[in-house]
Amino acid sequence: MHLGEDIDVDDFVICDYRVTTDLPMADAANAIAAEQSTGTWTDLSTTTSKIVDRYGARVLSIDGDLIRIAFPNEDFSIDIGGVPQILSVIAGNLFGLESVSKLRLEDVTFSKEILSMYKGPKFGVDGLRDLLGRPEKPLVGTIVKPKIGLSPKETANYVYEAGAGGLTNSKDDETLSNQKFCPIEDRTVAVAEALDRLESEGHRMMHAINVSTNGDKIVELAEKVQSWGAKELMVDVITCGFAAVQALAEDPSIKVPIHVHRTMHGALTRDPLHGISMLPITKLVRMCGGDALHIGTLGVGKMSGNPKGDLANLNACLDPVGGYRTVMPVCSGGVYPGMIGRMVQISGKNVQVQAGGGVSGHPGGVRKGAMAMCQAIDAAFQDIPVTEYAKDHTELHEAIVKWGYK
Ligand code: RUB
Repeated sequence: MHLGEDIDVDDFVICDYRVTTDLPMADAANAIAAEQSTGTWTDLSTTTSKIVDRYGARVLSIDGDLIRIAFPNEDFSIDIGGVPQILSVIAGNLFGLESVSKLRLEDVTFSKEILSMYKGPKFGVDGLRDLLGRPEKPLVGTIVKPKIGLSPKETANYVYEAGAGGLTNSKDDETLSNQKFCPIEDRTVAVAEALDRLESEGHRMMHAINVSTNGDKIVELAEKVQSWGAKELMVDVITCGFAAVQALAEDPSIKVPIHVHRTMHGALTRDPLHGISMLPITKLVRMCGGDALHIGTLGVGKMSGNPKGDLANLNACLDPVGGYRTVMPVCSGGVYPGMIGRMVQISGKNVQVQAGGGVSGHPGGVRKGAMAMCQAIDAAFQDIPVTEYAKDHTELHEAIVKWGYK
């Protein structure tokens, strides 16, 4: 049902919510719009029709359990509020309303005015490709595994072997920070040496060091990690917050790309009827300046997700929006060489495919695991079926024997 109000989309932030409620849907929608803007559970002696007309959220449409609400630009802070304030408006109290048993923010469209307050990625797809000297093929990376337990030297050796096998990227895993067994300074220095060695041998690669930490420390830590030789940073956007990504991206002292992990996102994204879908998260990460972002494996990997939803995330990374640079979509989680063809068929070539177990679990070790991944990417890039390509590529063949193909 279109409720007939004609609005100028440039004046509003428009949100789509999926609502489960015992109330008539129009009542629930109005309650949500009121709670998130000028109203509350009762009428107020302090409000006026002028306030409601100017700042009140409008219910634009109701279609089954999907409602569309428009929030006037003026409801959003002009500067210091940032994403925390945006989220308080579009994804705040509404989740806790007793009259709504489940609610999911499915999508958000930001107005030009709001988009213009954010700078987007400093590097993005083109910047990463330039730094790596890889103009066309998908990027191919690894997550150093095991997640925890390797020393700095062992981590650097893993990275070197992965690069020697042809990978363009590697990264710390999300639980690795500054544990005693692998101090971040020693790890960053050792990995930088491994990357320099690879470069001197003619191969360019980057490794993202995880700088996820408390908000008041993250830029300082990133500066140190950079001074120790890091070529890329990693930050967990859900645990650290969007503001952490923005602080890193907009700080002039940070001169390397930011790889954005999304650990804990499942708590928000997984229930199809409740929470926040990955799409608004992707849009906010792009506004805040993430250069690469995990978007799911298009339905083939180990983590829950589906091709349609993941593809929407991928498009939100790559579609023209706000004059921003594009974000490199990262497919990661249970990836192995035999599934890459299917994944790249859906994703297209602007993607970073990465595997942890799918590299270091290869029977021949990290270098051969990396080679198998690169061979799978080459096969996908040339549209050659993986089993065909494996006939004269031993490492890929061994990977298929161990894990199969999709
Ligand atoms: C990858 C891994 C990553 C996932 C997270 O390891 O565990 O943290 O990418 O998932 P492996 P997502 O390759 O051994 O599975 O990218 O969906 O957030």
